[in-house]
Parts: sequence; C-alpha cells; structure tokens
Amino acid sequence: MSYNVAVVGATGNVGREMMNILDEREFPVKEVFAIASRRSVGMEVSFGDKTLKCQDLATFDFSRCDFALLSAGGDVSKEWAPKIARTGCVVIDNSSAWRYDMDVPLIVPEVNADAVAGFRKKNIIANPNCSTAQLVVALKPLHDAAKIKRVVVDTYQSVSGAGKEAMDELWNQTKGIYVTDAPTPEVFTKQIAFNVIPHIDVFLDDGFTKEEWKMVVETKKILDPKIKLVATCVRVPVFVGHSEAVNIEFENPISAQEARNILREAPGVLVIDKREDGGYITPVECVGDFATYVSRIREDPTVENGLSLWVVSDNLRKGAALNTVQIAELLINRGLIEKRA
Ligand code: 11C
Repeated sequence: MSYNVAVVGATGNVGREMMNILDEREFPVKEVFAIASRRSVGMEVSFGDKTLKCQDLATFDFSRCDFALLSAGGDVSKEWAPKIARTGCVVIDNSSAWRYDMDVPLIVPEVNADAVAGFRKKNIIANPNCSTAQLVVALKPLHDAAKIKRVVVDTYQSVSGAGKEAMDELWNQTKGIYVTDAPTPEVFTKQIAFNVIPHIDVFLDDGFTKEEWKMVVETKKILDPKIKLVATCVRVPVFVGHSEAVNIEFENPISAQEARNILREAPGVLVIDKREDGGYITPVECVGDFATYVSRIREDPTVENGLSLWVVSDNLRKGAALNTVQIAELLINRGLIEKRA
C-alpha cells in the first residue's frame, strides 16, 4: 500500500528535511506534493532524485492526500490544519499551534505511541518542540526504571531552530566580524557569532521564555504530568544540533552504570560515553542522524538518587521532520489509516 503525502512549508529547513527523510526511510509514498505559500509557488525542492515544483497552499486539493505534514509556522497551522483535516487528510503538525489542545495527541513514538489512538477527534496530531523531543526520548526509559521526580535542563540550541534567515545571520556575522563590521543583528536580539543568547521565543510574565515553558508542559503531556521540570534555553552559534545538560532527581535509586545499560537498549537512543578525551558527542557529529545521543552519564552526589547527562540530537530531524514522519509510520503500522486515493 502507498500513500499520497503533502509537505506544507516545503521550502523551509524542516520541510526540506521531511522530503529527505521520506526518501531515506523509504516511506511508502504514491506521490509527494511540495506545498508552500503563494510567494514560493514554482520554487523547486528535491525529493530523492526528483525535483518537485511547489504548489499553492491556498488552492491545493488535500482531499486526494492521506497525510499532510505541516511545518509552515503557527499562524498557518492555526488556519490551515482544521481546513485540511476536514478533507479527511490526516494532519501532522510541527508548530506549537495544536500541541496543548486536549483533543490533539502530542506524540513522540518512542515515548507515548499509544496516545495516538485519539487522533480522529480533530484529525490532527502534534509534533513537540525540538528541545522537548530529544529530552523525552532520553528520559522515558529512565522514568520507567526509577521514576523521575524533577528535571533541571539547560539547552544549547542551534540557530537552525530559528529558520534559514537565522543560519544566514550566524554565517554573515561570523565572516564579517573580524574582516568588515559585523552586520547588525536582525533575527536575534544580540550578536550570535562568538556569543550565546539566553533567550528563545517570547518572554512570559513569570520571567521564563516560551521555549522554557514549552519544555515543561510538553514533557508533562508526553511523559508524565507529575514530573517537575525547570529549563533555561540558550541559543548558541551552532548551525544544526541541539544539546542539553540534564540533571534528574529520581524517586528510586539508579546508578550511572544502570542508566547507561538501560539507555543502550532504549529505542531511538545511542550512548556514547567513554569518560575520556572526545568520548562524548557534540552537535556537529549528530547532524543528519536519526538518533538521540546520550553522553556524560554520571551520578549527582548533591541529591539522593540523582543523575546528570548530556543529550544531543539533530533538531531538524528527531526534533522535527523525523518525528513527524515516524508519527505517519506509526499510524500505518498500527492500521489506523485507510488509504483514500
Ligand atoms: C528553536 N525550538 O530552536 C525552537 C524551534 O515550537 O516548534 C521550534 C519551535 C517550536 O528556536
């Protein structure tokens, strides 16, 4: 059986990765459609060895598609996800527009695959924020083993999370800064080249940013509402790959060696933890991979039952495009989707 798949936002960082991943994983496609806003109509994107021309979101007929994979920003998703879903095409949305809706499952297949069952209420399934996706993949097996009470996470997030213009800004500033004058920041609020910025998404009244808030509420919805979590989200001058320093307090004892053994068996996780020079993963090494890497697993002597670890993943893949495609695969594998066209 093969399926018609529309990728909405096909010219963006995540849309292009969706195309790559559909091809790499040999997703059973009958036809793939590249969909974009009117100003990108006619632009070409690659799907395997084919070149697809972008079609207009406003006029495309979604009733002939089985899946619409959306990565076109929250405002587009708010307006278009329900319209597309009403045609019978299942929407898997990468924005934050639907994640917190009680009738929309928020899914990371390695963590809460069973929660997908309720997707027909709105015919929409949400993909989490990239920094949450890789975190919960690493937390889930440890939570099953020793029950997590509290998580303190500091993120080191690459500029690709903020889009193509953000990547250009890092590139141009880095080139310009010691040669000509560095261009004035436009995407970021401060210089990003040779700097770090403790600010991602908008500020909330309590002093946290929305990125930090998302990590709290999404971890609760996906993994366990009882887990307490506090985050500090920081933008770093890395093109692709988000890193996270994670401190976890458990209900029950768990040693670093037990955690290492559990994580080695966990779906979606690769442990690289040699406790020697270079025996850990850095973001440049995870680019283009499917895995969530865990390194630096060690006991925290300052709390009872505490561990610290380092989690790295390609934010455009597990954090976005890969997870979206995995959700579509989950629906197919569980027989939850009938072929339409
Ligand atoms: C970033 N995590 O790195 C953001 C990008 O809610 O889907 C993804 C935002 C989201 O800037």
